[in-house]
Amino acid sequence: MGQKIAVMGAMPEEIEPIIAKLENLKVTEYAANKYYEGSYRGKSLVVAYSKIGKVFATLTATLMIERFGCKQLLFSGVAGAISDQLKVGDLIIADGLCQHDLDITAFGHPYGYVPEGEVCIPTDKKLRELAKRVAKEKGLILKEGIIATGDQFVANAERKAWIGETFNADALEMEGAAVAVVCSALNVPFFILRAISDAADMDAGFDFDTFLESSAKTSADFILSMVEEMGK
Ligand code: 4EZ
Repeated sequence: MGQKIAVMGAMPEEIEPIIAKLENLKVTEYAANKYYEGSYRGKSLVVAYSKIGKVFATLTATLMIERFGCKQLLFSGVAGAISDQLKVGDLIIADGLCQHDLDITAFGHPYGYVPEGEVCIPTDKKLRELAKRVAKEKGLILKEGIIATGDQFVANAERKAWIGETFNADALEMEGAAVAVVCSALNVPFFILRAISDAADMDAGFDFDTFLESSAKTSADFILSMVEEMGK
């Protein structure tokens, strides 16, 4: 059935539509989490939600690769929009990810940078191209841009504008850059997809609650279409 593909989210809502489609489901409890192994359209998947934030995302991404043997990783979830071109339900793929809350500027370094790291970590080009092909086939609009990650739910127009200006970011969330750090260090091709749930402004909390489920489903459905096309 080919090499194992990790499909990761942060919250149950982000991966439930994918788990619902798995055949020969096997659930493994490990490191205070559940890992769902199964197959979809002849591909072997390992699916899990990490819990929210960079630390949990690092743990889960690492285990999916090191313990479960995944050779590629796809992240599915929701995000807050920075770009005013992005509306609730729109899909965006990251071409690069940065950590907006990483700050050793006191030593003259740029925001998001630590020695021996990089401000912006690029995602796998082949997976991005696959996503664009799938979007075209399905007649879906897929935006591409920088996604900024931090351990904050941003619901503040000023903070959002600062992140947009500082990192040239189009959307923000709380896990993507952590996954990027793990996968780039371990040489695992990875892909980050998000559907917009809110605009990271003063209404973000309310909008997030309203649109989490529908936007998470939009993202998950796209990931399933991509999995179907992988290795073809
Ligand atoms: C984090 N995720 C939100 C988790 C919020 C509340 C119980 C995505 C996200 C996000 N992250 C959607 N909108 C966001 C925003 N405005 N700021 C940060 O990945 C859990």
